[in-house]
Amino acid sequence: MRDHDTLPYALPPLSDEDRVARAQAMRDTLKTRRSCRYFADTAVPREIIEAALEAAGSAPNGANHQPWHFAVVSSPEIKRAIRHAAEEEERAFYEGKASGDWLDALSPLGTDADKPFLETAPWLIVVFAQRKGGIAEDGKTQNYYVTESVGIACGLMIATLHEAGLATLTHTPSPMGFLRQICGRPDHEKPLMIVVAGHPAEGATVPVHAVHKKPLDQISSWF
Ligand code: IYR
Repeated sequence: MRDHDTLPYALPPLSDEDRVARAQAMRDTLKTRRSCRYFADTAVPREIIEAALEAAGSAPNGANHQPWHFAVVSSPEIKRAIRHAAEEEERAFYEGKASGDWLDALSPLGTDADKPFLETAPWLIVVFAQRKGGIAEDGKTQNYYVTESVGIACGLMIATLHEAGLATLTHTPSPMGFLRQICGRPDHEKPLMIVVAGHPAEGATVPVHAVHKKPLDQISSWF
């Protein structure tokens, strides 16, 4: 390996028994996560969102350029603007742009063009992927594995919000260019998703379809 500065690789000392128990406990926690489409307007402490973003910012990523930006929205006016623009795109999607196959795939989820949760939920985290910028965010330096990096960051963010006892939804209106304008982000940043976070509304439900996860023997092969 070429010469470079290093630090010791440190992990807590555990027994294999502890490691197995911790992995299974984490799995059990994560398996109770469900996408939520009905949010209460109950306030959520900003510190939870800050912790989730710091967790996201710890994600493995290309060349440690950390190619992400999170525009955090609690302003009712900006939430309203996002809802209106998203619903306009969604109407075009549901009323013509989406293929029949796509609409068939979505039908067990019961989704439609109405997105009231974009105003009801206390926090919208608009996730931007920086195609360029490097560590200095100069808008020019090439970034690497951008979508992969930001996707992993979103996973860690969602896991943290779930661990905090909050409901989340990864919302992906398509196309999403309007988010760049509303959040005042530059052209080299690509809006990737909105992570909606808050408490579920009273009586919120989840589609039965969403609960069925492929078993281990289907999602893995071992050599
Ligand atoms: N963006 C639309 C459609 C949608 C697409 C997929 I793939 C989903 O898993 C869920 C929804 C919407 O938010 O309704």
